[in-house]
Amino acid sequence: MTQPIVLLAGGVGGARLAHGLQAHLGNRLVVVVNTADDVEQHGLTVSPDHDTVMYTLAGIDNREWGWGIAGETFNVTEMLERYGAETWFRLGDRDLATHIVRTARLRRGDRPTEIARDLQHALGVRAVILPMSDQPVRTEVLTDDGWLEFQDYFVRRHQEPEVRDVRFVGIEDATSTHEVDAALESAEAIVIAPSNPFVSVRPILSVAGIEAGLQTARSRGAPVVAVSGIVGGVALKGPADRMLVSLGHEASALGVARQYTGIADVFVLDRLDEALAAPIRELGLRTVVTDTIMAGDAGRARLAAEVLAAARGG
Ligand code: FO1
Repeated sequence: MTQPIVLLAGGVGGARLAHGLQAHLGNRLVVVVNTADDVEQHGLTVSPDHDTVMYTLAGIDNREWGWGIAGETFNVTEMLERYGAETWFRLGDRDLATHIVRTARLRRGDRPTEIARDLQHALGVRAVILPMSDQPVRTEVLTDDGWLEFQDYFVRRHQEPEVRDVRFVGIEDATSTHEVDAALESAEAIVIAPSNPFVSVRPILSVAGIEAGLQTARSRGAPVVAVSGIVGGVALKGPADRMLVSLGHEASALGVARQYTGIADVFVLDRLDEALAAPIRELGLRTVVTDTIMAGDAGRARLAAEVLAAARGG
């Protein structure tokens, strides 16, 4: 079998790069997604990063919001409101079908990896999207109001509280799956998406077996290419810039690169941050300076092509 390219990804930034990579690689792309953003709503298990990547790769994503499905309606949410149920985490009518199928199968004892595979096949996704683990892990952030569940911080409180610490509940019992292990073992290269280093990429790397698999891949010559999600000191999406500062780092591509020393070999940063290439090289990373903003399908495919060239030493 041809060697896969493995992408470690969170939500929106990860989904866009995955979409560009899928255009070049088809089923040679394996996306390992963060599942520590998962949340239980109305008795259903929602897996936002997996679903964002899945809808994007299936071409049915809502590009305006960056999550959910295009043309979505919210009839169920309106009815839930009438019943007085909590609706701050808005589940669209079509999106709900995904959570209903997932939850029913979880209750029957099926593995999240197998459920995800069948959902992807049903939507015609060519790449393979693997949950980082079959065991539940949940991110919590420490704020001045104490520890908050991730979606409580992210959606309910609009990412407003300062994040002083991050923890991954359940991480001690989480292990990589044999599908993730096999992908890392045969990978031609591993790409770290322009996702939040603390709450999207770190949970994936914290699952027992994943960083070890990545280091084994590096030692046999498969490069790890990380892409900065910070351009000109600002996060492309989400609170990564503010989190870098509140967690004691610099809100810049250099601040992101420091998170990946000893993990990545190549760092891709935006032209706007060209002046940071030299200090990033001093960290021991090779640098590639390019336009990292992915405008439209063409922009996604272009950045993906540059990332692949960087992985192949170009
Ligand atoms: N993000 C929001 O800002 N508001 C929502 O109501 C919301 C609902 C939602 C439902 C399903 C889903 O898969 C994602 C959803 N998101 C929503 C996005 C989600 O919070 C983020 O994509 C991530 O968890 C951060 O990567």
